[in-house]
Amino acid sequence: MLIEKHKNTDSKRKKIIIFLFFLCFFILFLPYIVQNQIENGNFELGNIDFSTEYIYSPDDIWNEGTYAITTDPGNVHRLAVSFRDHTNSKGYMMVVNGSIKKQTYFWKKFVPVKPDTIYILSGWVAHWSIENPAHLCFYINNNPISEFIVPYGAGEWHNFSFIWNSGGNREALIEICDSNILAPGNDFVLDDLYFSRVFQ
Ligand SMILES: [Ca+2]
Ligand SMILES: [Ca+2]
Repeated sequence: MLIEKHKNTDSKRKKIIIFLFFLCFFILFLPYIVQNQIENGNFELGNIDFSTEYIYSPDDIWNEGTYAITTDPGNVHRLAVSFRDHTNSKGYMMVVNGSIKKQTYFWKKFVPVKPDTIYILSGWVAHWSIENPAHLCFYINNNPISEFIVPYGAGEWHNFSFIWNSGGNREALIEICDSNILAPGNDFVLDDLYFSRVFQ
């Protein structure tokens, strides 16, 4: 009886220690992990909080180099595969018809950064047509940081994620382009962009 009581007390103590450990961890580090510095990275506010070199065409993206912010690619292109956004399956996303001009940035934004800090850039992308996969190129302050060839499969969301060291920079110009310049296919959607420092 006494041994059992002792065991119960030990078990409770362990649970309290584990709870306190996780509580401290979240209080100390959560702001560094979850604070997204890209406002409207999920496009729920519409066509704001970013720049672009593409043409905004809210009702129809038949032409290459155009984009819309909408809830379904089928809303803006009559041949598009129909599917919902990545955020919550009922929100907005950036629907893009890849440009035929080289080095044209479809999404770009200045973000303040702390020097000598590691940042993560991530997001979700999918095709809305079935040929010629988009080849995304990521630049920060005019330097290429990574590439991502979107796998085949219309309507299937894929995650990209890269690390970047800010070095001596106090500002990051994040730019994303599609180096595939073919007109047929080469059509994609973007959602849930995320940029934050990694806790160190
Ligand atoms: Ca969204
Ligand atoms: Ca196209």
